[in-house]
Amino acid sequence: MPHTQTQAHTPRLIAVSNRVQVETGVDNANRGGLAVALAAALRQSNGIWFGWSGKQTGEFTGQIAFQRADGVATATIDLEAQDIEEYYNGFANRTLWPLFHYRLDLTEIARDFAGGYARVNERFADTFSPLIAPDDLIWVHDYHLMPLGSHLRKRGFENRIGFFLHIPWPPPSLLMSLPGHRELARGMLDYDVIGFQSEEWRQAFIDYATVQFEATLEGETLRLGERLTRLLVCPIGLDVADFAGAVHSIAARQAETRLVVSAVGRDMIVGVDRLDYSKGLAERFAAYELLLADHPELHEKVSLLQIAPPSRGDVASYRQIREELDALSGRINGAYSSIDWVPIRYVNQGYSRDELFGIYRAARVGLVTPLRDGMNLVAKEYVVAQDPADPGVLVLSRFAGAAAQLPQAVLVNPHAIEDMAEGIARALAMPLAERQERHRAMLETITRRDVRWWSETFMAALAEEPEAALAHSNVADLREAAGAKR
Ligand code: ADQ
Repeated sequence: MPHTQTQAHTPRLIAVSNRVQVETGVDNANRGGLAVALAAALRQSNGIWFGWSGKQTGEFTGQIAFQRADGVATATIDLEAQDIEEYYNGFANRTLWPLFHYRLDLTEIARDFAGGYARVNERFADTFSPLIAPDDLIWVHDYHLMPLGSHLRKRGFENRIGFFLHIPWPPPSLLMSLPGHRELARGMLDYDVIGFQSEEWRQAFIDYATVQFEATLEGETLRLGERLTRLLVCPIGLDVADFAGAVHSIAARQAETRLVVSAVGRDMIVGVDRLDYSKGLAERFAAYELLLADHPELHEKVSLLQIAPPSRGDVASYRQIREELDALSGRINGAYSSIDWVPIRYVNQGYSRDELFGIYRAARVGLVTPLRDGMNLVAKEYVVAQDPADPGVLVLSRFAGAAAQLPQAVLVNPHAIEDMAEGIARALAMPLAERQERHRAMLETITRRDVRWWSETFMAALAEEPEAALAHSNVADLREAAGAKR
């Protein structure tokens, strides 16, 4: 039955994402940035988080399991094997993820994947519809669920429905290599608000929608016939207070001390990533190898710690990148190690947030060099973990969404190995005053644009009536939110 919205009280938030992973302590290490940020956002509202449990069932039943974990109410469903294979491993991870990270070479196009994606989005809509009250605000997350808004509209829901894209939106010419691209993008215009991590991704969406659908842009709102969709630049932030609180934890201190002791006076360089080809790990290792080749004076004086827990092991391209990195780190260590120095310590396991804090803090340089990344929260975490009196230096890819907000990092082109090696050398040699100045500026931005700012900004846009949004002239403010450097 169609629902209309009333403004009588603060509306409830229903967040929907592929996986629902509330903090459990143990699981913490392998959760992505979305989980970290969304749990914090939901705790502040009295919302529900709906999504896949991560479990497989023999046959899909649509049975919802309700729970409350760490102050967040969750509602989850199990999926059957074919759903997981075609929707999650297939269309989400083998088609959309590589394509949206500019890896057309790794993009697999298969009819079964597209069919599974459509089916699971319908299943999400069917099972979660009965939970929706007339004035609920619905906030859908990420590339797994792009058509969900359309499916809800087809079922008659008139609630305000928003969507946040955690990854890049690709340029039109790339998107057009996907069969069904028009339908996918057209469905996005059934949302009232779409949030992007950076102006670049938003502009790519505008470029596509204005040409393909002849939608018109009014301020920051796209109009297509009667439908209005506000396009927001709303970069995701950290739970800064919570993360910085790790400074007092025993685990953080122990991890920091262990690293400092094991580094025996050497400068530590650290990388922390999910093991994913978008993170540019092979290029990073090659840049470090070049650094060692060009700077013999650094031998035995520096050490790279790369932490990369495997992810998406069911997908062949992830197994390949893993093999490639094993070989590369082995080759570099074979060529440069001495009896008491190993140039790269390459670790395939996750760490708790507190331990990560200690590891970041012990490192003179933080290497965050994805080939393409929607945002990259590790970059922000590294900055927050530093000692302001003696901070380390962030070396950051120009192609991470975070670069738009953090121009004070040492920005590098991850495709140019020389540029990256040079960036690391600059970071290692940077004088204290310059390190302090850059750190202060980045910390200020990260603190001002934290996860609360992110969720409040998105929620405020979602709660606003479309016609009111049309009158907005805060594009400049949002540009400023995205870094003010374009
Ligand atoms: P991710 O691709 O997962 O997220 P990122 O934003 O860097 O990338 O978040 C990774 C999170 O996992 C960080 O909080 C980090 O601390 C944690 N993590 C990584 N390696 C870890 C390890 N070894 N042990 C423990 N924790 C580890 C997606 C998009 C990003 C976007 C986020 C949020 O790809 O572009 O920033 O969503 O929107």
